[in-house]
Amino acid sequence: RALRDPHRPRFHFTSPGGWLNDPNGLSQWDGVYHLFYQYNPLAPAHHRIHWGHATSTDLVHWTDEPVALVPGTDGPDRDGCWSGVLVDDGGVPTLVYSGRHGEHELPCLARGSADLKYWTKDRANPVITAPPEGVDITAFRDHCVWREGSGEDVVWRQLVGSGIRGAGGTAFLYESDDLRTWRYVGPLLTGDASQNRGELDWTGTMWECVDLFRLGEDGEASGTDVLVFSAWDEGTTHHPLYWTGRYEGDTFTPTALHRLDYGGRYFYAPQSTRDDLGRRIMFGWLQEGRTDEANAQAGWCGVMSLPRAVTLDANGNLIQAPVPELGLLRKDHLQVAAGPLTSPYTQLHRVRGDQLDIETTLRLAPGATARLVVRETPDGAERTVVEVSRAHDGTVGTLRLHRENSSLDPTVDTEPRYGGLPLGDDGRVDLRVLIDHSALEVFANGRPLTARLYPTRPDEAVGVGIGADGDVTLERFDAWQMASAFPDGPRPLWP
Ligand code: DQQ
Repeated sequence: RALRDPHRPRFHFTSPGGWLNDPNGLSQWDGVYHLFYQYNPLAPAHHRIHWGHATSTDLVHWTDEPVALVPGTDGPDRDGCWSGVLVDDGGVPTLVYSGRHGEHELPCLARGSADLKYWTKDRANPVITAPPEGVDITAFRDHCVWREGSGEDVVWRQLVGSGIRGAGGTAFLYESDDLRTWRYVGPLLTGDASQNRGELDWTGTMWECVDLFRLGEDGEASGTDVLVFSAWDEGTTHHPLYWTGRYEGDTFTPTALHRLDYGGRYFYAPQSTRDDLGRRIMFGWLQEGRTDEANAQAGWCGVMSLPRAVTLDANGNLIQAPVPELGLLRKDHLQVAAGPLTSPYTQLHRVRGDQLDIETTLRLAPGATARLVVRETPDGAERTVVEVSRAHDGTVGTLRLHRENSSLDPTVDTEPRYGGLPLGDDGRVDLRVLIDHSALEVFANGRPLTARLYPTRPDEAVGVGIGADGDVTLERFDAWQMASAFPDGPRPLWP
């Protein structure tokens, strides 16, 4: 077993070993950030899912806590404790999760000790005993739970992800006084699975991990409502999307549908929380792009994204950026001189590495393209290209990731990724690229593209280069080596 797997990230959170998928129960409690996650400690395979748990005071360094939820030997969660959230039930930390039994999931609760380390499942589980009657559903799982109202009129509300056969993905709305007895209200919003404008924003036949929140200029009191979900169909995880619009009464009136991350399934099942600083912090699951056999060999799989702060731009799109706390890991600052980029490609011999944080600002004339090459072998046989381009007319652009030559291993996924890049009249692109072994997160003018890379010569594939076609000016280029977030360097696997 690869004890020092070169593809294992060092500053992204990974599980101590086995399988990791969705972030769960995200919250800040008494000042401490809690990250729970879908976890199989026994093998790097999605089977009998537990809830793993880690805590942090800075969103950068994580401490493993005892496993929070273990599937029952019997009962409603005997086949897994699937995704859910953490809420504050009058001071009692309470998990709302999907108990899996056979091929079905139903909402369950667990109450936590004051330090959130130990969890007791509710005797009344499942707290909703069946999906809504008379609706032909595709699935029924995952939860978004909040308190609503004021004075005497405070109620719990909950969304459960689902899909209506013949219609599309949906989120069912429920209401409760005590988290234990729930009244079905109706579908908050239903997509249209027959509408497939483009594969990249198809809303699927089921919505996994729905997450509803409000973003606005004065905190989150007024503003725009955002409904995040992950489009799923017949066992296939497609991509995360979000609606912007207005949540009022019992419905959500959408104004627009957006792609959440151009990496698609490489940033899946995101969940967010509002922290003590008033920030909306989001994590997502970076799935693997290698085979099950390769995962089994490695002994671990699944990466948690870096924490992202999410805000809204003037056009009602999410702007995403890694939280500034990541700066704690920066060291060995290097700069590249500003000026016009005159060559189609130049290797930056001083900037190299597989743990890097790069921040650059480029200015593109109409019709120009700039590219940043990462994880390149000295002979160029393996290389990954982050490309930004500006259309000949107007202020639209494209962000692309070319992974076709990222690995000579024919079994890993090397499909390219791309999406629209908003540009001002000045053609300015603020590009941030974070490289952490097999994990790659790119942000271009606030639009993220997340993916995985598996060079076959990982020890050599550390080169970085830059180049352009057309009129491109490099306004700034700063790079840092990133320290490991775990005290002993590589995160050791469970023995
Ligand atoms: N993963 C969980 C489900 C969720 C899916 C199971 C999304 O609750 O729908 O591990 O990746």
